[in-house]
Amino acid sequence: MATTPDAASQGQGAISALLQEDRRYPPSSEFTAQANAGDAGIYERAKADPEAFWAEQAQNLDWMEPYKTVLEWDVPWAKWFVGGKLNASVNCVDRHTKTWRKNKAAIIWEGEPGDSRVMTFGDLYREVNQFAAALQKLGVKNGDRVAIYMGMIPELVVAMLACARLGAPHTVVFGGFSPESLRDRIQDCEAKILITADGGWRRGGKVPLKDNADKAVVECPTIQHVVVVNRTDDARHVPMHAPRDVWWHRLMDDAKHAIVEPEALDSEHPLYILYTSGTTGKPKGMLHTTAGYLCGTMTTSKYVFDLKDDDVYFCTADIGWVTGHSYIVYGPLANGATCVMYEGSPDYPDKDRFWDIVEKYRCTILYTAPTAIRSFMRWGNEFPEKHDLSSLRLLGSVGEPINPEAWVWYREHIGADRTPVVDTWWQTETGHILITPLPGLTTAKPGSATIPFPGIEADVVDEQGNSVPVGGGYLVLKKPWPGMARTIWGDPDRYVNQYWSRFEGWYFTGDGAKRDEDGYLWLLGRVDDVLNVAGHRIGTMEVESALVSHPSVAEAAVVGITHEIKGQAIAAFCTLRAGNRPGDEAADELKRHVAAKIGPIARPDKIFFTAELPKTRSAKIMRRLLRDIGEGRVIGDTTTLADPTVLAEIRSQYEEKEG
Ligand code: 7RM
Repeated sequence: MATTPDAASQGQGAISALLQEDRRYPPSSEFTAQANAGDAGIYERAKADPEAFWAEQAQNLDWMEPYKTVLEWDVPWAKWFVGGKLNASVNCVDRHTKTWRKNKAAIIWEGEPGDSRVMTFGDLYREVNQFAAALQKLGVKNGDRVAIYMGMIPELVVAMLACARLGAPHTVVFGGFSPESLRDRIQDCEAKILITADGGWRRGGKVPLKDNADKAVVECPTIQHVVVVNRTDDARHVPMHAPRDVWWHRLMDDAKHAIVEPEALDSEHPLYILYTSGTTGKPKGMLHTTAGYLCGTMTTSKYVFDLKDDDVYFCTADIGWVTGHSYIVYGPLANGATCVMYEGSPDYPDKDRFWDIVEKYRCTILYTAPTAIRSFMRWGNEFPEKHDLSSLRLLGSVGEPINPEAWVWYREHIGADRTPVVDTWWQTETGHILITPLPGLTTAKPGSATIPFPGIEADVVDEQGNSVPVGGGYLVLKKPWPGMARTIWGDPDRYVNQYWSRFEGWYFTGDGAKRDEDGYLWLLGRVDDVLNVAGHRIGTMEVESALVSHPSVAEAAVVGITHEIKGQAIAAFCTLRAGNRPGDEAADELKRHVAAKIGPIARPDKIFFTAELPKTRSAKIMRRLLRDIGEGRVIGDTTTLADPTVLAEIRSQYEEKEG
């Protein structure tokens, strides 16, 4: 098997380290669903002929021209449903307005301050058309990139679908990212338009989205216009720079009753670019295309969540991340489902907020992250107990490995020991869920994402690529799937190196996994330098670059340390330039600096100052040693750490052990 030097250096050590972690699994549970997705033959059928299975699913899409070939596979380049033409906004909106669903709620939106709004598919149709007309007026054409930097408001969904209607790939940048992060992404994809809001509500405060956008756009010569939604009524305080800046509501007024013919787009036409952290300092623009992605998200939404027309489905993700793209927008809307969308924080105005929402709208499905579940556990059972959650019939988890304790608590305290729990493994790169139980069909084990979705071939392999029947190894995917990212925007070589070079012909996920005697998969976390903080991917290198950009820092190393709620937290080790004093003040300053550079989600939890960083003879930072120190396994005291002789001693002890 071909190995890149970079990938090889990650080594089998990473797997054994993960396996050593103390995880006691309670006995497997025999829970199955009350409601059944009702297709008992689905696994066998898909296994017998995966392409035929996906082709069967693609019949659920509305095509403008039928495709000719299901799959063209020239490793690692995939083309699905070749020759077909379609439009994602037609599949998510138009087609439902031609049925009884026209007046069905598409989005039930809850603002953080308590305002709310229901948008039917008919409403969505009108607004998507209006905004598509507005974008056309601003000069947006098929193929132009449009950046979107907003909070969780319905206009975000309208903007995405309007872009899709025109064939203009969108790139949604999480509203919690900094001006610099926004700037980097706009520059990378050379977006022509930026859509933002005056601000967004978060924990009762206003996130200054427009101010951040203004700072970013100064260095983005490709941006011709900035469209601004008035969300926080800050209109008078937000400076609008004519003719660059335009109000959303003015554009919409000018486009009243507009109907925009949807572009008939090739199956492989780019739908969106979404940036995600990797092992270098530069985020990767994962490119998703139209037909395969829609087929994958539509099919998985339908089977994993057992979506029915009377469901009220609540996904708590932010659309700034892939979960929101696939499981708030494209997958559920393609199915004509009703989605609840919440703007704010789960603890605002109090720790009841999610349960208030579930109760208010009688939500039937809840899809959230382990980090949130662990917070709920910590806050106490009295919060969910105050509410009537009996409408819930299915619970989902995503973003990181869920510890069995949290899984069991979720099912007992939120699901009243009655609902199935689906632990869904997937990535920004995979586009849709790939490993998951199917309610009614798969017996769950708390803490295991169970088995691959029909049509998906996953395996656990050792360093050489040999399948590990029972035990730990690297998670790989051996066959293409429709929603897979097609490339990294502007950097196909990196796409090949990152994902397709470690094991020839197979996709390398970057995750470790263990397979048990029943063939069930237990995800162990990342084996590369990608952190997962509260379900959010952050590259260690991104944080390191942010740290060394501070004038006081000479060198920095960042590792993930176990965190009770967030899964992982960030620990940073810094050596300071001469003349700078380590201490709490310096640590606070550096934390602030990283938050400003990348965004508050990247703020390190702990900063250690060391006279030097522990390195191997080949100058590689000994991250495992740093992780031990960060977690207090070797030494947890910053004052002693600042002493180089102590660190040297740790190092020699460590090297002795490692031989
Ligand atoms: C959907 C999403 C991807 C990384 C992935 C894993 C981890 C996600 C699970 C999980 C264990 C899960 N996309 N991950 N879901 N680990 N069980 N159910 O999170 O691109 O942002 O992150 O997240 O490490 O590689 S992502």
